[in-house]
Amino acid sequence: MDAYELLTRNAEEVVTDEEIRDLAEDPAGKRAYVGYEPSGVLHLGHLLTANKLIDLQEAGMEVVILLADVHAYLNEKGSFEDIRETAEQMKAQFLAYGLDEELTEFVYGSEFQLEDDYTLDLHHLERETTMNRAQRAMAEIQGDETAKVSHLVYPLMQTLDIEYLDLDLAVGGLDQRKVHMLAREKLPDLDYEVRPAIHTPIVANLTDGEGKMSSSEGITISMEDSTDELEDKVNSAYCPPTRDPEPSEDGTERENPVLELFEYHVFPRFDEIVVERPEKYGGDLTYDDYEDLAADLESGELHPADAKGTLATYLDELIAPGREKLHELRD
Ligand code: IYR
Repeated sequence: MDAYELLTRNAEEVVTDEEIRDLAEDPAGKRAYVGYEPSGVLHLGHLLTANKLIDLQEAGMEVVILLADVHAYLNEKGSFEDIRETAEQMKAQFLAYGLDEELTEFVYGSEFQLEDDYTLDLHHLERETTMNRAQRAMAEIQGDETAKVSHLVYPLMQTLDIEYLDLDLAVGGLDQRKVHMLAREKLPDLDYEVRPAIHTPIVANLTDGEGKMSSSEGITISMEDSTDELEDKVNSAYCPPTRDPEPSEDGTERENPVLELFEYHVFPRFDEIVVERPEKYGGDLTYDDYEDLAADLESGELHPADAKGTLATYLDELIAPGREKLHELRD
């Protein structure tokens, strides 16, 4: 796979394609980042962006993982001490998941976001940005709470991180796109360069294929799940035999989350997927391409129950090293 393909595969959006093509010309040693508000346990949302980081490392890029402790504090995720402790656990799980230790740098936000220069630049950005603009950038990150001043400072700091971490590329889930757009608009006001961004998709809710899978609502799969829990979750997932399920009765769009998990989580990390079946049901099926598996589900060749069983097995293999690490850390 060439560098451009590695950078863009499974991306929902790249901003802009031309800038990403430039970067793909010579990716070696270039720096990409993702920031996460620390939470103790990694879930599939984290792992989807981590898969992209692994792609970038394969293309020779260096990766910075920002443990966004100050952002988590602003977003009321706990006391500063608790946030720091959970960040350490996160770090260990990312490495267990398969990020290359040599090409990964972990940085705490508080290491540079409380410095004088950063603070002064932040105040400069505050002067350049209307409250309305900052609030819009936060809409998908903040949830339903009433906006506080901290929610307006948050996207401005995220904007500055791109400059202060000396990055060539910002990566994030699609929920981060408005912050990255704000950054593209505002960094030039401070005479800083604009950087490209890559946004990963957000998987639909496992139980009904509607909306977005999230750790705060509905079911998500995390590094904490036992093999049995994971199997139960996957087996109860919504999986009609199609890529394009009908909207629900109230008109809400639906996806097939089982297929999405194969596409975004399993195929990028395994060369070959084997669906084990007894001879009397046609014997094993082997896939090296997501499209073939999706086509077989649509044609009826692959039964949803077999697809789910296989998905659970591969997801379990992906989360097992992180799960062990978590147990080690807690003992
Ligand atoms: N907004 C992210 C956390 C975050 C990301 C980056 I990239 C930063 O520079 C700072 C914070 C979230 O929603 O988790």
